[in-house]
Amino acid sequence: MCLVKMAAPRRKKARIAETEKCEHRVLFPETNIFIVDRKMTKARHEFLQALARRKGFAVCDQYGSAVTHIVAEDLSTEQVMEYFLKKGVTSLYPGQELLTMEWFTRSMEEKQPIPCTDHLRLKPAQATVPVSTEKMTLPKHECQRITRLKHHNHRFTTALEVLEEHAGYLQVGQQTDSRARAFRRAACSLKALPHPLTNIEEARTLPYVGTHSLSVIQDILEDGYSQEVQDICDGDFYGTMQLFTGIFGVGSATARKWYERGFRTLDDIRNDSTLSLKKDQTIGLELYQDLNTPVSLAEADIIQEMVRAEVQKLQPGATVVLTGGFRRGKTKGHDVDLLISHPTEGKETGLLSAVLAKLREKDLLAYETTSANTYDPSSVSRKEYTLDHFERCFSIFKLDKSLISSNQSTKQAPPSPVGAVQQGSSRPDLLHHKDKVSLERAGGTASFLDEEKTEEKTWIGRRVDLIIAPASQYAYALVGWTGSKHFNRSLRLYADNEMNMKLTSHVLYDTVKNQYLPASSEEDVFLHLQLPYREPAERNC
Ligand code: 8GT
Ligand code: MN
Repeated sequence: MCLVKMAAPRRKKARIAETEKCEHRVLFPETNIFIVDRKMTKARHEFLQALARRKGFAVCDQYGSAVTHIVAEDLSTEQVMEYFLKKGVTSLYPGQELLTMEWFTRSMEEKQPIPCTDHLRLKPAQATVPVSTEKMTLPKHECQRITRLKHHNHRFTTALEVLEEHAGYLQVGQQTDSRARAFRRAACSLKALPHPLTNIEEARTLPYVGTHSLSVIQDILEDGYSQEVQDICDGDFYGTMQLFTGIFGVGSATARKWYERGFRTLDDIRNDSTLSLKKDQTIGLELYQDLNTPVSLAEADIIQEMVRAEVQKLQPGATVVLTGGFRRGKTKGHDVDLLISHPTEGKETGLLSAVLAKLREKDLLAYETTSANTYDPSSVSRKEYTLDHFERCFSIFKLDKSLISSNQSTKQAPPSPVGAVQQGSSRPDLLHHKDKVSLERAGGTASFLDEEKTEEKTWIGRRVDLIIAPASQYAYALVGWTGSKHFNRSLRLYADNEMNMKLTSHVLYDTVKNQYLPASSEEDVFLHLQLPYREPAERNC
């Protein structure tokens, strides 16, 4: 039986996994699964194997005649045969099924092997990897697709994102919110397209590309740029809104109010005595340059380590994970999102205030605002289920400049999105809170940031969010805080519309069975939703 043919374990971790394998009873001796580990991380491969074993399936570590079901993720039959050929296998044993991850996922959900129908069998390359640019069918929901940071259509998506941002600035209610979202959804479809778009006819076949987006795409196809987008970027409103919403604590509504009152520069805001700024807005103005300089991955790592050291001293075994854009593979971000938890439920209680006290003691915090855990399990069935209720702290860290390596200039302004649109270049990691004009306006005679003071300051301000998740909600919190925002939105819509489930950053609730679905990993969350697992780097929509 293939279970005894497993290769000798080399590492301690593997030995533990091996022991676990032996403890699982095989409930379906006629089904021997082999999971192809191509296009799959080692961790995911191990996770899937362990999951199947836990559910009573026999899993073969090695390919051989005992295998009955070969499972591959996002591969064509040709790609699987190529994979076997590299292992010296020229043909498969008769009767062996070549199956998609959907067969696996559904079998795990149903806790038994489901029949191998044609729909669940792997398809030849032409059916799965379209070569024709005419007939591309993307799945309807963004969370069903693979969306990476780098894709083939930046020249269109950069422009559509300007329109999305602009529509967001004009937002006065639901209606404009849906305008912004329409541009986002069109951009998402283009990001998921596995080749550059070269003709408008194909754009028409993509999901959620509406008439307005189509006309922008057509302009870019014909002229290389969109005049409409260019005009927005050149206009006073867009630049000013970028400048003002770049102030920590200032949203579109406040920024627009200031714009309408005639304010155009940060000094206009600083020098107007009639404005009563909130605490976060005051520090946002004071540290404007710092907070509008992208956080690098190296800086995020340093901050994560600082927090981890304190957390683990206070509560050994506690975990601190870097989530948000950095977890999705971005090398720059506007903040650092740290998810704190402990494998034992309850041991996370009190941790946040204790950590903050330590950080305060070391004078590492320029600003902090905490909110308590307001999670109420019964709220999931109500409308506000999309809100997040974890105990958390929005803070500004004082990151010592000497800790940042010399090759990283912390004062350098990001490239202009206006330029990106004009040149049609691709800037997947571009921060959007400013353009050239805005940065010029941000300078001037800043009362808080005069030369002398800037030179004295030995630290740079960095936005850090600390979120505390209890063990039982951790998997959902990790999916939620990894993002992207739009991926989450899509997951929640999908859960609602296709699965009759309510998904939040806390739980998943089956509204038909009236029960919560516990998850101990992100993979569990995707399994419950009957979705192929997407690595964080594939959730960049
Ligand atoms: P960035 O690189 O600009 O920082 O981009 P990001 O890291 O993708 O976005 P973020 O604004 O820092 O938020 C990180 C993720 O946390 C997003 O996917 C967002 O949807 C998710 N998130 C939750 N709950 C909440 C919440 O209550 N507030 C905020 N701001 N984000 C939340 O799951
Ligand atoms: Mn972030």
